Amino acid sequence: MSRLLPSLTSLASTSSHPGAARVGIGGPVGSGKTALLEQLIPRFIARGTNLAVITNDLATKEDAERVKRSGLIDPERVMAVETGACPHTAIREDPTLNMQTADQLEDKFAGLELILIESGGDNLASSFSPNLVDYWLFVIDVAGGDDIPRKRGLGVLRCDLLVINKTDLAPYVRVDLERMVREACLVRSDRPVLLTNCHTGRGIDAVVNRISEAVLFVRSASSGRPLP
Ligand SMILES: Nc1nc2c(ncn2[C@@H]2O[C@H](COP(=O)(O)OP(=O)(O)OP(=O)(O)O)[C@@H](O)[C@H]2O)c(=O)[nH]1
Ligand SMILES: [Mg+2]
Repeated sequence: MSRLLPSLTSLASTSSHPGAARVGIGGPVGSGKTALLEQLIPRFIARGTNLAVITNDLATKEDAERVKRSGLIDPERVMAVETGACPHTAIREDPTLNMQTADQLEDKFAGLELILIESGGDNLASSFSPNLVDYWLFVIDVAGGDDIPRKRGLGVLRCDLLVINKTDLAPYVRVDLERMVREACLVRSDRPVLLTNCHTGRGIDAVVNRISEAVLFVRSASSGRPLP
């Protein structure tokens, strides 16, 4: 199932920094952030987007190595940030490491248009600093329970786009997906919510469209670059 719910509100504004648009992907441990990356990468590349990726992990480069090995993107375009004990610090309180890594990628790859930044797996309260990203997604999954939106975590409330992943699992974990979506829209005051299945790719094109509308089109228009 893939539904865009509902309106085209909250399109991101132009960014405070020049260069590539920076898009965060946050969410609880194991919700499917890297799986979403693996679905987004080939679609953006197919659209001709000049792309790079940053992953955040606690004490390893596990996710970066996984994306590099995937063969989906030039491994040189994937960089890891090791966050230590606090994944949220590296994306919110002190995002210096991530900002420096993004700057390095921009120096290395001329004309870079988009940097996808996966946060380390965290809790429902995690969010991205506006100094780091222009737009951010928060990924939850149905196996976490259909009460997750009702718990009104900061990530669910504040993100630019809420992604509810693993829709294929709903029947197996007794989740009423319709209700979960309804409640997500309610707590987000009707800001965007999309459903995905990162195993089959269902719903991913809508995520790509949303990111393109929110940041790539805006930046192209303001920089005079051709529209992606
Ligand atoms: N059934 C199902 N499984 C999924 C889906 N997306 C991801 N998974 C599985 O969920 C598990 C976690 O996926 P990851 O992409 O590693 O999750 P993550 O959010 O990046 O995890 P951390 O970075 O460790 O927080 C893996 O076993 C994936 O295969 C989906 O849409 N459906
Ligand atoms: Mg991951």
